[in-house]
Amino acid sequence: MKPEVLQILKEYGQEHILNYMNLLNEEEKENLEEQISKIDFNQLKNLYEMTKRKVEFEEKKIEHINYTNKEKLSEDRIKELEEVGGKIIEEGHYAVITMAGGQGTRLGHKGPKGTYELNTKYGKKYIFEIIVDTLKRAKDKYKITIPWYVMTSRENHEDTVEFLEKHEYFGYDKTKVKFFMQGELPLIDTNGKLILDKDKKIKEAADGNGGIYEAVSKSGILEDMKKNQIDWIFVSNVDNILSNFVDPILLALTIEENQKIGAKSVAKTNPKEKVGVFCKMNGKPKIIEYIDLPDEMAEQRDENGELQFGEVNLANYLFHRSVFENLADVKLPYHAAFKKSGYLKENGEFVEVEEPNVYKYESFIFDVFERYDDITILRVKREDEFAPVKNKEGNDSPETAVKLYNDKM
Ligand code: UD2
Repeated sequence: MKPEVLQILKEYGQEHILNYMNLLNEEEKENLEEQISKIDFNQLKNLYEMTKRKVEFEEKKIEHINYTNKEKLSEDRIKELEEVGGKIIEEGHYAVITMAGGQGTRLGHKGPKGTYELNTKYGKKYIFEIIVDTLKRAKDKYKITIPWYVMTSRENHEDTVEFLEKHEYFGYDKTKVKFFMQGELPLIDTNGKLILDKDKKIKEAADGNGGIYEAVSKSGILEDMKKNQIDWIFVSNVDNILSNFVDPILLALTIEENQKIGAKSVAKTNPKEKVGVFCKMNGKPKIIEYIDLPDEMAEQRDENGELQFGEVNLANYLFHRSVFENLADVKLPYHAAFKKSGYLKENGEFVEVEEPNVYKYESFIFDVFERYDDITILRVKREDEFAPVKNKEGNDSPETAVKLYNDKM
């Protein structure tokens, strides 16, 4: 092994990697050395140190965030907003990004989550197919083919492209569909050690949906948007099959309120729901993710008995292109998730695990909100726009999502 690589492994306490050398042929050794030389070990050390610290909030500075409740808008107001927003969409200044780089482990589905097949009242539909259905309805309404950008990760990129190619993009104009890959970070075990995957490489995973800012810029997607005069980009989860991501009302409201970021919320029903919640922290817009929200804060109620953290993040975001231009090099905080990951033992045996054994570091797309004085929030009805497919069964499962979809569509 090259001396400089050896030096790095020793310096960062990763010399256990050397015990695998006898399993690797020359090419595999070269690949591993190249991968090691690309890893930011200092960042990794800091991330591991962070894992031991608890996320603290200066509670006293947290307030409710303002939002517009769609249900309270008059017919005329809705019509007016739809006209303003619709014009921007018709004139081709609007695009959609689907964040599809996640692993979808909770669903227990082997391929990319968008390739999961649901039994709807219209027959079998893939999640990607449902997304294209929404794009096609927008094409009929606005007489334009909205550009669709799909964010993938190294792990699921090929499968995602292959799947959409095989299904001929479900009839959508493929020249308007572009894929871009987000970055990755190594997984670390509870002792701060790197692990190896079946392919005898250091095991890495997608760096969280906050990786979108670097990915949009590095992949050339930002240039593509600029060239095509795309001013507004709607970014949505892959796993919400009622996601209304061609939304002239949110667009018009965000412009009217002179904001660069818009987002949607729904009212929280169960304080323990595994979602992020909007608030104002130190006067700035903020989403506190469920993994960071202590139970006592989740249960907290204000003077009217309303949940203090009752505004659920629908993971529907509207960005002015300038947000991507200004944040192309943004350094976001990482959140540590404790996950299960199989790993290669030094004797060459690959073992699956039953319990979480590694830390996965993810940045969150919404951690940029506090860089803005305010954002526009449109609260919508849960049954109209929120049908997540997260878990194999129980809540947020294919069964609950299809029921919501069948009732609405
Ligand atoms: C997400 C939101 C949560 C709430 C909930 C609603 C985040 C961090 N949390 O929770 O606040 O809105 O959705 O259902 O977004 N993804 C990538 N690359 C990655 C990781 C995730 O593209 O590296 C995508 C993933 O494919 C999905 C979306 O981001 O489309 C959110 O997935 P998640 O599993 O990270 O977050 P989740 O569903 O726990």
